[in-house]
Amino acid sequence: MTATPTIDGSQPVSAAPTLDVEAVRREFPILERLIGKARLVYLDNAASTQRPLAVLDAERDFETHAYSNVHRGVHTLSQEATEAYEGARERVRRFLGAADAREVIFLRGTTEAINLVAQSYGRAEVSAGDNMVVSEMEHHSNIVPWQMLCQERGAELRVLPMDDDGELILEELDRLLDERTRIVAVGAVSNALGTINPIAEIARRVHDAGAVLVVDGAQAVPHQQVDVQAMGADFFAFSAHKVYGPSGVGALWGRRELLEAMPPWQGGGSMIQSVRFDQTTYAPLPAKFEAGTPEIVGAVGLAAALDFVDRWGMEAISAHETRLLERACAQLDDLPGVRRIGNARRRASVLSFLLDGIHAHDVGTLLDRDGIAVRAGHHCAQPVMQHYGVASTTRASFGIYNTEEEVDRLVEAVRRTQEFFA
Ligand code: C6P
Repeated sequence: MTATPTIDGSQPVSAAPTLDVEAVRREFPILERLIGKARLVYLDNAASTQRPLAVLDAERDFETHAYSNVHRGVHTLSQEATEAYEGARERVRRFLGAADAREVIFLRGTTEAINLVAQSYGRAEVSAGDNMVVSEMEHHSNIVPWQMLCQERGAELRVLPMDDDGELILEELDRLLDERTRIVAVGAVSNALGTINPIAEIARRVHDAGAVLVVDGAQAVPHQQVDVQAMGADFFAFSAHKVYGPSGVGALWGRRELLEAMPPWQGGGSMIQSVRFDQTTYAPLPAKFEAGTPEIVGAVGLAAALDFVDRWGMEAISAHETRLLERACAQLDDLPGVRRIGNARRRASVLSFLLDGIHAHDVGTLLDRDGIAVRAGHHCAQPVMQHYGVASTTRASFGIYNTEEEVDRLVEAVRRTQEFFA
C-alpha cells in the first residue's frame, strides 16, 4: 500500500476499538460450512454479506407471530405489521442521520432507488440541452439509468474521470459542471476498487454549480458511519443485503423538499389519497413512492441488520476490515505475478487483483476449491475495467466476520493457484 489506511481518512486505525471477531462469527452459522473438505472463507461481501442469527430470527419471529399486510387493515396483525414496518423506517432514518422518517422510501435496493430518482426527479428536471455527470468508477446501476434518462431527454451524460490509483480527479469536476448541469451521481465507495470518495467535497462543488448530488451508498453502508446531512447528499441509495440484511429490500433517502416536489414514480395501491376517473390525488411522503405491497419482512430484517451493526460499532468494524485489507495487500504485494487494481489513499475493504497469465475466472474457480469465495468478473463496473485495459479481476472483499487467518488462507491459495498454472 502506498498510504497508511485510515478508517475514514481522518483517524488512524490503531485508535479504533477492537472487535471480538470470534464472538461475531458465532452469530453466523453459515461460516462453519465446508466447501468440499475446506472450511468456507467468505470473501464475497461486496456482492452480498451473510446474515447473522439476529436478522434471521427477527424475520422468522415477525413471520411467525405478526405477519400481515401493512397500512390496510384495522385488525391486530395488520396494525402490528404496520408498526414493525414503520419502525424499520425510523430505524433507517436513524442509521442514515436523516432528519425525518418520511424522507426514507423502501424499495428493492440501490438499483431501484437510482431508477426512481432518474425517472421521477430526472424526467421532471432534465430537459434537452441539459447535462449531468457520473464518475468513471460507477457501478452500472449508477450509469445505465442516467444514460436512459439522457437519451430520452436529449441531455448530455458527462464522465468525471479517475486516475490510475482509482481516485476521482476533482479538478475535472469543476470543468464539467456548468449552469446546465442538473444532476451529479457518484458512488460513496467503489465496488470494484474500494475507493472511498470525498462526498462532502463533491457535494460542495455540485451545489455551488446549482445541481443535485445523488450518492450511491451501496458499498458505503457496511464500512462507514453514514450521515446523509453532513455529507451534503440530496439523494442516497443503499441495499440491505450489503449490510448483513436480506436481499430484495433497500432504501432511498431524499431531501424532503425534493421528494415532495417530485411526481410519483409507479402508480397503484397505497400511493394514492383518492382515486376517481376524472382525477386521482396522491398520498403524502413516503407512501407516494411506495406503490403496492412492499417487502415487509425484508424491512424488518433490514432494521435488525442495522441493530446488529450498531451493536458491534461501525468504528470497530471499519478498523477491523482495514487491518485485514492492509494485511492482504502487504502479503499479495510480496508475491511476484500479482497486480492489484486500485490504490486510492482512502479505501474500504475491497481488493481487486490479477494474476499474470491466469484468467480471473480460473483464479476464482481454483480459490473455490480451497473453500474461498471471491468474485471474478467485471463487477458490473465495465468502465473501470476499460480504464485498466482488463476484462475482469478477481475481487476479495472483507466483512465483519473475516479473520487474519482467512487472509492468510487467501494468500496461500493464490500462491497455489499460481503454482497450478506455472
Ligand atoms: N454490487 C457487487 O458484487 P443492488 O443489486 O441494487 O442491491 O446493488 C447494485 C449496486 C449499486 N452500486 C454499487 C456500488 C454496488 O456495488 C452494487 C452491487 C454487487 O459489487 C453486485 S453487482
